[in-house]
Amino acid sequence: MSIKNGLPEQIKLSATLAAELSPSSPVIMAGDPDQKVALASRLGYDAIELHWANPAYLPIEKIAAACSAYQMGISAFATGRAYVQEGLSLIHEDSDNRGAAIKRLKDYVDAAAPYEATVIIGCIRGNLISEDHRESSLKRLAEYALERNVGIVFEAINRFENNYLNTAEETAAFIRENSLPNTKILLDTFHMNIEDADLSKAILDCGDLLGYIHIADSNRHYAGAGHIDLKEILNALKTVNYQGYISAECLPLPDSDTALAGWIRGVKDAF
Ligand code: LER
Ligand code: MN
Repeated sequence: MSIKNGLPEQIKLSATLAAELSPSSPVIMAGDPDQKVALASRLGYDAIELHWANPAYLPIEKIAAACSAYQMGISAFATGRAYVQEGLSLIHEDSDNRGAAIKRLKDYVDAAAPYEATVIIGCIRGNLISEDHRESSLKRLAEYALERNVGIVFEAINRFENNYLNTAEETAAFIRENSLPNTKILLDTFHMNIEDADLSKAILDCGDLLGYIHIADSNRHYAGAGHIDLKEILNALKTVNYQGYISAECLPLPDSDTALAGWIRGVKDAF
């Protein structure tokens, strides 16, 4: 394994960016994209993950110009704000709402395509009312993304946010059983700490299905600010030869700059 700046070369670190910050929302930076991308680059991040409820309102040209000026990539488009802010859900009872959720996800795929970025499907999958209501349009969406060469990552999310596909095991089985094309699993250490009995085993069992990682500590603060055993997690990632992004999806606390610097220090110290 080749090591660069203290990390295996095939692992890239991503910061998170949104239009505005909230102390209860796990995004670390907001504000002028040029300044924020420059700051993240200076601290050693490789890319930015974008959290906008609607890609139509995303200042993508500005962000892309800043990324190109500072040799940064766009790692992923997160889609959860379309659920949290607008209530769009892939399994909503109202077919107009479901249609709007699919349309929005296609818009994210179209937005991601020029940047070789991944689209994250997390809480927009919605909440189940009954087991037989679990069928969703994910397969068609994954095929749409495949045609545009965009990867999808499907996230295991804790029970307090979504009422199904909470553990890594259930989520990996769902992706495999439905043969979702071009779709991998996203593991988020905050959710894993609630749902997965053995974090290392969960990572090893996912193996090459693993497509993206969110790291926050047990309290969803930056890496190292809680009690998760990060060394154990990073060792498991090395064992499965994980190649991809690890992203700073954590609360901007005690403030954005401290969290941004603390997260990358915490992750590098644990490698
Ligand atoms: C999305 O990546 C996620 O982890 C959700 O908990 C955001 O609320
Ligand atoms: Mn997450």
